[in-house]
Amino acid sequence: MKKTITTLFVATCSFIPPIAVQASELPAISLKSLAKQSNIYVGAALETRHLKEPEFAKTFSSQFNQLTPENEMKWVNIHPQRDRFDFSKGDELVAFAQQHNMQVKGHTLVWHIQNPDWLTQKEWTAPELEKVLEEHIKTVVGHYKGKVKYWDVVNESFNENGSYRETLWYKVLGERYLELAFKFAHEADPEAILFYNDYNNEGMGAKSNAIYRKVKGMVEEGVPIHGVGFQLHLMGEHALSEQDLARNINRLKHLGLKIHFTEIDVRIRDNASHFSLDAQARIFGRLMDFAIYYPEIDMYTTWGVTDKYSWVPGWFTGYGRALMFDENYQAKNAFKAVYSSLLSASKGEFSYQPPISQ
Ligand code: 9MR
Repeated sequence: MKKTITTLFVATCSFIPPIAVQASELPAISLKSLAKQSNIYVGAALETRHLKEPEFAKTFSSQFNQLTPENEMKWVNIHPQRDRFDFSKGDELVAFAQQHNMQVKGHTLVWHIQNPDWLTQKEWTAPELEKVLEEHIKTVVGHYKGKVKYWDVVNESFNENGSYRETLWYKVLGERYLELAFKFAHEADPEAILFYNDYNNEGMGAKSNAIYRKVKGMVEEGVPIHGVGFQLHLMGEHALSEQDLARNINRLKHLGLKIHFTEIDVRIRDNASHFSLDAQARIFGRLMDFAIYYPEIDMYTTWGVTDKYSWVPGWFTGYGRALMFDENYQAKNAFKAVYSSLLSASKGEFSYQPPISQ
């Protein structure tokens, strides 16, 4: 039964001419059910407005089992005034996730972007800002206790050269704002699984070294941090360095940390040929191979569902088509590559091994 249904779909899983697969023609065995067999959540970031579109809601709920709020749990939206929280949108997303048996990863408790004016326009003393941080984290994490299991606690603390980003948090509280944030989140929900999240941190380099040093220090001091997120906003024209990715994963896993792929998208030049979709698919597929190979990687999240609503074209002029579904909700080769890796794992035929495996 299982084999017959999937064979129909897998026949289209080559890297040659993309065959249109409408959302209504998605494989009977969903991506999420295959991923579950490999103990991986497959997720996407989105906003409440997207769920109002039936094709979106259908594609998302049929294929994914994890949800990250793209914007609606960020400070500017959830904490618009110092003495007022607005959980309405966040609650809607959590309700949708519960209805569809999905995990939620809260995003994000500390960042330097999308903060309200009341927070950024005031000169804070260290004790005042620590109190504000504590109130924010404890109120938000407390509100979602038992409903949001995973949190991006701190997002993007480091510059490319490994120095600390000069954010409000760093300037007033110093680097201990990270320890404080994890401690407050853990106090609010001792069951929650807490992550540090960043971009350009998947390989080896000054930034990932700095993150490694910091999380190692926190683990050794008993700070409740449980994992590191690699955002993975990538470019289709750049090959993935599998060796570097493996080395970085290995050192983090030896600290006892989990690794999540948190914001995957692979952007393509607008004028690139259709072969670029194959290069993109290889990256999506290889990332899933890593997730299958390493038990420490149990979440594979794309930063959006469809190219129709991706943040990419608005931020990178001349680039787009970064996700697994195109603007018409047709599954791209990227989806087929991810599906095909999961299918081979479910059949016991998975054979990928990273270049360095320890
Ligand atoms: O996708 C988000 C976009 O809608 C917002 O305008 C933007 C504001 O900076 O944030 C985007 O999401 C970011 C995420 O929260 C953190 N990592 C980078 C993501 C892409 O910018």
